[in-house]
Amino acid sequence: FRRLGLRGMKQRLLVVANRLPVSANRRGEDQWSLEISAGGLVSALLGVKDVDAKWIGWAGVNVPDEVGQQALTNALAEKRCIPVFLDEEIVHQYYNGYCNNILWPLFHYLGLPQEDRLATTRNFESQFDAYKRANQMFADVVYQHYQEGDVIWCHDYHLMFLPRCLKEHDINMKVGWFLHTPFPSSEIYRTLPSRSELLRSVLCADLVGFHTYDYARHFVSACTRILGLEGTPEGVEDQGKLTRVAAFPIGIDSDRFKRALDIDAAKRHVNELKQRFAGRKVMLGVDRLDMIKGIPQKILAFEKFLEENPEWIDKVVLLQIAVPTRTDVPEYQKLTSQVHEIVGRINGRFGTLSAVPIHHLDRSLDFHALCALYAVTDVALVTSLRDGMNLVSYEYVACQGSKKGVLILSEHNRLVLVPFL
Ligand code: ADQ
Repeated sequence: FRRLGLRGMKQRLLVVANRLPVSANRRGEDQWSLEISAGGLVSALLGVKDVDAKWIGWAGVNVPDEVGQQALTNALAEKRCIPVFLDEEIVHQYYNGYCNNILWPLFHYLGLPQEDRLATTRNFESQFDAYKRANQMFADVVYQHYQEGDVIWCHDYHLMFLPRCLKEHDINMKVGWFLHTPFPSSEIYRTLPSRSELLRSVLCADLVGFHTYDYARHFVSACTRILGLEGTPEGVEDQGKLTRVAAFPIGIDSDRFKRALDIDAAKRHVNELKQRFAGRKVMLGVDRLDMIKGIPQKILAFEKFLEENPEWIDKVVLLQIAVPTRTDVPEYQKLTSQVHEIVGRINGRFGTLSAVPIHHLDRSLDFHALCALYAVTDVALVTSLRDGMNLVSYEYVACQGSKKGVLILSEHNRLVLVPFL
């Protein structure tokens, strides 16, 4: 807020992200149940305090009928959430297509889709068109709820076109845009066909934020090399208009994790886990089931460890909790099968009638169960191939207290500040 020139009173904030922090499940024509979603963006923003915030985003379901839309809008209002309704076609093209199949891999240095270049080129235009239409739909909902003086905080690669839609509507809106993934080197970014249009749109924001100085530097280089603009120590300048660019490494509300361990439910989980795995060292992996998280690589490394250190076979166990994500995208379906195949093979190879070396769960855990796992396990394995930041590493350290377990972190994660270490 200070960088946007605002301070003082409790600031009104409109958070705009592709997904709301809750997932909605329909229970009847006008009945919905809501469940908090697992993911880094939600965890990170739970720590935002002292603002009057509302969250605008997609609830992750197709709701074609008006009765359902109204009922969901009412249910979400209690959580200070406002839905954007996207139909199946737009979700397919914008979310599964442009966001998850093009931008996400590119930003994590996995390149543009290779398997069928011609089909990709043909789809590209229609997916980018859907991306812009979807961003406009988010903007339309923002206009309906915007009051003068609100700050609008746009999140992530799904909404790179949003700052432009907002500023075209009202140039005085205060707009920030934050990227949760890496911003790649300009040499990688420049392979994206819509590179210039997206950069120009992001530059419509007043303030552009990244996790690290490197990502900010890559972004400024992309603007200077691709758009020929002037980079300054403050950001990027275009015909006298400055867009501020800076690093704001995200963290977690560590007290929330520590406090959770005082709750009876968490204590019960801690005791159960201690009994269940008594006499064995426990290694833990907690990830969204995503190709960037290096889950197959982690499990294969664990196999190699058992192979090279057979004396550990019945003395160590790996608990891998992998919440399914983007389940409509074929690449993610392949990854799930691959992980299941490797886990099955290793358990078949090293398991006994009474114990297996790997417990793999395809699901999200509730908050207290997760904190208990962080607290009792001896090692956390965070093996991302690339990651914007990675909050699991922070959460593990926050819950360990005096236990002092070991955090094994691949060099491609970022861990910026750990004041409690
Ligand atoms: P994510 O890729 O979602 O976030 P990460 O930072 O690891 O990654 O956060 C995952 C969050 O989901 C953690 O808070 C974790 O507790 C929770 N979670 C994961 N699996 C879970 C499970 N099985 N059950 C319950 N909870 C689970 C994106 C970027 C990251 C960046 C964050 C924040 O990809 O690089 O750190 O945004 O900016």
